[in-house]
Amino acid sequence: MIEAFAGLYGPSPDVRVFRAPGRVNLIGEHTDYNLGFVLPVALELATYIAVAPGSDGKLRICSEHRHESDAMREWDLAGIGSLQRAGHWTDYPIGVARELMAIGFAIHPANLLIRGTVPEGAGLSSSAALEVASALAFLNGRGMAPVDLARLCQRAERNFVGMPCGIMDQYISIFGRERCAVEIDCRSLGHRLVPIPDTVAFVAVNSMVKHALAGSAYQERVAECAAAVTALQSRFPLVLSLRDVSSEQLAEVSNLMPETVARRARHVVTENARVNRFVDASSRGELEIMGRLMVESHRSLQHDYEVSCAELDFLVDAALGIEGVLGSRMTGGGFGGCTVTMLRHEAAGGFRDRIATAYERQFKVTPKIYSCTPSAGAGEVQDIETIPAAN
Ligand code: GAF
Repeated sequence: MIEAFAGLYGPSPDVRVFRAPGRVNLIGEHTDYNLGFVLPVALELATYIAVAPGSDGKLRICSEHRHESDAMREWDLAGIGSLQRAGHWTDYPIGVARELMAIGFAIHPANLLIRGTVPEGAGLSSSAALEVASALAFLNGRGMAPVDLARLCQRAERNFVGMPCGIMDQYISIFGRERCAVEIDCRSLGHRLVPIPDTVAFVAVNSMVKHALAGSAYQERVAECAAAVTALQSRFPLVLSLRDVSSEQLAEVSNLMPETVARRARHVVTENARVNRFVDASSRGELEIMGRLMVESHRSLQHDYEVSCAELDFLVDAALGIEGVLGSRMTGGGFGGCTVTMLRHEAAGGFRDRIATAYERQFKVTPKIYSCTPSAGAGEVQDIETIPAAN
């Protein structure tokens, strides 16, 4: 990557490389913007950005993953504050640059080169990985509290990209830990590490359906949850978000809201409880219970929250018929992207073959399959040998 950087911008003694991982969420879906609980894992799949100071007052960003005509962009630093969203991949780093400027961090002239292994549109959070890696590259060694960095990257996505996301993806990209999932409390923004039992593995299967609907439907779900909170407040004034609501409270007022809104709220309330039960079961090594909770989560996303699709449902159902599988569910925003399956270690090889064959037979598409080995959160790359080759 250092050579590629030199080929593009000329050699520089000051190149540094920053890495930010993608994620898979084990359980706790669409709970983050309701200030509830999530349990993601940072992946080995990651975005890398090489950066060195520039000398001519410009910011240049090049992505190795774009077609040549679309790969390189440059801006005068003085104009960044007045840029509008462009509907382009550079909205992510520019959104981050603007948020840094808004809290008083100067953006210096710099050249950036992006390389990454997180598949786009697969629900494994390539956007947050790009935001976090961009923030580290712009900061280039200047310090910021990790939780502030997560919130800043979330603001970039909400304010500039225009996606009203929760905090999960940016947070896990920063706080990920090897061998652990991270239970995040999306209200307090605290977390606890949840060691993954060593008898199990998690595998993500990419349906190869790009989650195109996700933007508008996501906004719709956020609005439906807000409508549920408003209805709940008429009876329970202390409720500030669905995080504060019990199943009993919801049942008491569900006739005050449209049936769809009540189902959306039921998903969020039951999903928060499932995260806590999953973490408890994990601490006791109760693998079957963990697996069952994943399947319950999927059914709730499928029927109550309605963010699944035929391909994801098929992958879950097919996985559950394969030996050694303990549980399976869609992961991420939905409408395509990946499932995550929990299985006994020794079953992983057979699972890959069988799920790929079943999916190909049904949809005539070969799914991509990724091991979800929990990895460390974002930071500067210390050993350049660990940077993946360009593909
Ligand atoms: C997307 C969002 F970006 C996250 O904040 C989260 O809401 C997720 O969908 C659903 O759990 O990844």
